[in-house]
Amino acid sequence: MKLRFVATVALLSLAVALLGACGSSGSASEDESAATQPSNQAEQDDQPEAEAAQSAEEEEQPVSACLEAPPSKTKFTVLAVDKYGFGEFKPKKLEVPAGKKITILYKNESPAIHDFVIDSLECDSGKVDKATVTFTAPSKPTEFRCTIHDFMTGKLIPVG
Ligand SMILES: [Cu+2]
Repeated sequence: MKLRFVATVALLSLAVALLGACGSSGSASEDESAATQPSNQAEQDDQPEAEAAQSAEEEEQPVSACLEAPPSKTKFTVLAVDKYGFGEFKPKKLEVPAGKKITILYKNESPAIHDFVIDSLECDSGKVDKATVTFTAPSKPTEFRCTIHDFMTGKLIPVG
């Protein structure tokens, strides 16, 4: 009797051990779907190489940059200043781009009253301390002056 009881316990123990081993081995087949996705990489690799060729068609550069005329200046400032008690324009000569619309900011920085007038262009700042005048630059040298002081003159020099 006693021997049989021992054998039964041993069999039960073996059965529990086998069941335990079986229960811990259930996760071996869960990763199958990851390997079956189709691969599209090969279809996207044959793009044309046309982009590199487009940047070659840029604007032509002059053979020598020093031959190129600089961009025309169209905005100027002319001051009326005091020099030894007499008014004068500063600068007295302006190089202006012939035929182009230009703007001159006239400012009186002297204690006396002045104006900025170009008779041949009918341009007159008025007797103010600050004015902006706009006109088409002449194609021949043209005088500007102050109507109050005969000695206050300057010249527009056309260029281009
Ligand atoms: Cu003046």
